[in-house]
Amino acid sequence: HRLAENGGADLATPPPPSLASGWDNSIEYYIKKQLRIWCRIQNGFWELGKIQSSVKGKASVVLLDGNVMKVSTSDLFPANSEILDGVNNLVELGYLNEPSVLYNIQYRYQRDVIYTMVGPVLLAINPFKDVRISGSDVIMAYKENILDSPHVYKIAEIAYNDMMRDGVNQSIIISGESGAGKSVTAKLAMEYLIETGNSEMAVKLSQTGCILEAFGNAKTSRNKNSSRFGKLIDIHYNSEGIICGAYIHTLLLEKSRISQLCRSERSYHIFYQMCAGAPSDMRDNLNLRMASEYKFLNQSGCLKIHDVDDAKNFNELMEAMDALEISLEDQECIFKLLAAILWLGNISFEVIDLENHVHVVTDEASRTAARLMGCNVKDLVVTLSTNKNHQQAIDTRDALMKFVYTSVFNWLVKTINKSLKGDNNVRSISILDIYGFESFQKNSFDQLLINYANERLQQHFVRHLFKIEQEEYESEGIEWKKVEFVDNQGCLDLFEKKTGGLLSILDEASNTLKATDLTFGNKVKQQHLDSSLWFNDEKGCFKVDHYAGEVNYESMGLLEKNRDTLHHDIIQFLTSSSFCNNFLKSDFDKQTVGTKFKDQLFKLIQRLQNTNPHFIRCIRPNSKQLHATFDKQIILHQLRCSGILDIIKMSKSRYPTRMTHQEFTNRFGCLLSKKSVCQDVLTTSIAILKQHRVVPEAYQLGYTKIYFKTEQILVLEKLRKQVMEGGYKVKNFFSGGGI
Ligand code: AOV
Repeated sequence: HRLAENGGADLATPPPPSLASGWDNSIEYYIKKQLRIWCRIQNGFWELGKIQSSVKGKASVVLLDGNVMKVSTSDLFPANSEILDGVNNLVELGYLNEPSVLYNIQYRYQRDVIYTMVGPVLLAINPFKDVRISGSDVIMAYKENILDSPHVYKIAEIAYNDMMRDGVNQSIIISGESGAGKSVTAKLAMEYLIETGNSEMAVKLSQTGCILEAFGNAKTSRNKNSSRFGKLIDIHYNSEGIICGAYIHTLLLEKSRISQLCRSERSYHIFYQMCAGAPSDMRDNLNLRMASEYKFLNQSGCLKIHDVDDAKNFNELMEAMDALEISLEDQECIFKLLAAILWLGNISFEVIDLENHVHVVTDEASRTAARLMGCNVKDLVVTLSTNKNHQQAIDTRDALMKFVYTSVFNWLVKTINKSLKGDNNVRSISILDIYGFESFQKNSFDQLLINYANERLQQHFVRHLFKIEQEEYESEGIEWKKVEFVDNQGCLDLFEKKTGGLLSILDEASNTLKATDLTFGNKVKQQHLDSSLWFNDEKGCFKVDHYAGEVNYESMGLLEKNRDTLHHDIIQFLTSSSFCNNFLKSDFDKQTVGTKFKDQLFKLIQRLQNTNPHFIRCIRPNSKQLHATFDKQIILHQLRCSGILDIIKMSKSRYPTRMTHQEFTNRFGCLLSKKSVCQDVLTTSIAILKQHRVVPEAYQLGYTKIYFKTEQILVLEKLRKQVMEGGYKVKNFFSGGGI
């Protein structure tokens, strides 16, 4: 009724107006009834108002602030009535135009309601403040159905219940730009699952976050706690639904952050935590100083993060390491290697001959680094500076630092996984949280791979929600309004094609000695003259048109980062070093970083394809990490390019419940009066529907399946339950008794 009053549509009436126009009553009607409308104002945004009069395509509109504007009627959109302000699921809105969608999200956000459903997808807007809707009490409230509003907990609950009921593995896939709140959201989902499937193992699992964050997160210009690696956490359950183990898959850790830092960014938290929080015996052992004394850390002019206590976090990290049974010897080894990295960064070089060859200065830095790595200072000097000029020596040193750090990181993940291994694993829920889409002023290899991963994920999201849905409707021959959507296969081809794809051109160049960043750039240009790539020749930049916007990448340094080969000297040095063997063992893989990344990503997506997915889309409300700041431009951009607006359109005409005619008649055949004798399952299905007068708008009959709109099937279920319990007698076909 409310919807009808607003000139809108409810589920039983024809599809809703499209996002573009959407009027289903004349302008005169709006003037007469004084209904709210949206008026596009100069900056491209909309304001609420009412139409006073309209002549020849021009309208006079009174805005909420009393101002009167003269605008073209094409700048007016219908608005929903006040009764619909702040609905839980956007598809409940009668009008689904952009201003209405944005208004509803803002309406909630201003009241600290950060979650909204969009059909089956949860939208989470980062509040950048504590909105007090998490913790044990809230979890309990969701479990006991006292609370039912959109929330991450609700999604986790649905995933858990689906797993228990259907015996199918589930996934919670969290996406969004950098700083949108993915990691916090993933943490909340995990919190709910840990409380629900509580066990000793679950407690252990809860300690992993702090370790992974310390070693894999850093402050970037977009997010003070940015994940610099991707992760998929599989939580394993036994048949009783209790957590019995877990496995953490990681995706490429950003390496450039070990050695080079951009202004006002930091390296991995662990370095600052250790410098601030290490107890005195550890400080003596490692010859540890404050962070400001290490060149590698102080180069960016940022050592502290506002409101973050590095020392306190270090204590928590030590406790978490104990909880995960990482032995004291191993812990000592890890910290030695971390301190070695810091001291390696302080090493200096002096020119020793006319050919500009350099030599490592034997001072506190080189001596301490060598001692901590368990090697002779002479070996270190030889490795870093034999026959090298200054730049080559620095590159070798940086490569060593990166190798040591990534080895420690990989060792930690492996050890944590060992500690989380359990048996009796029958089902799982996986939580995916990878680095979000990034576009900085300078974008290099890491951004290229991060954004590529986001493209893959976007495709998984879009395909699942649209393509699979549409294809099924089409193959079943049922009517529904086709929704156009943007498939990013083109962009993925640009990356992945075996011949001419960015990654393969990059690999080819990386394996050719003579190739340089510029020849790589030219090759890309040759291959993609008329594609979305565009070149700025002097700098060797190229542009990729991503689903989330255009990004300019620099070719400089791409080949080296893709090769990521360790110089023979370093390999020899590492294999001879005495005690770190455990950590620094590596198969010194010949694969390029790009190819390895692609393979890992494929496996990850494949894992997800074998699960029943639940999607959460995080939105960054402004670019300054501020609370209470709703930047419409930025939000709308994310809504548009993530496909959220298309989902709204699709959900309106969606049939979420579906079963084969066989399943339907098996289940609901009991609702059929004995007198109606049917030959085949389709006829039986129709007979059941007719007998109970299910309105035609609520279902569609496909060739093999029957489709229901939300809620409809519940009515039949209720009836079936009554029949089963003997409380309901199925009436004769012609004697009425419709639903
Ligand atoms: P991200 O995972 O999407 O970025 P985070 O989850 O790290 O983003 O969130 C960024 C920051 O936003 C956090 O450090 C919090 O300060 C704040 N925040 C996010 N969600 C909430 C919430 N629900 N409540 C309160 N504050 C929140 V990246 O990892 O950069 O792609 O790689």
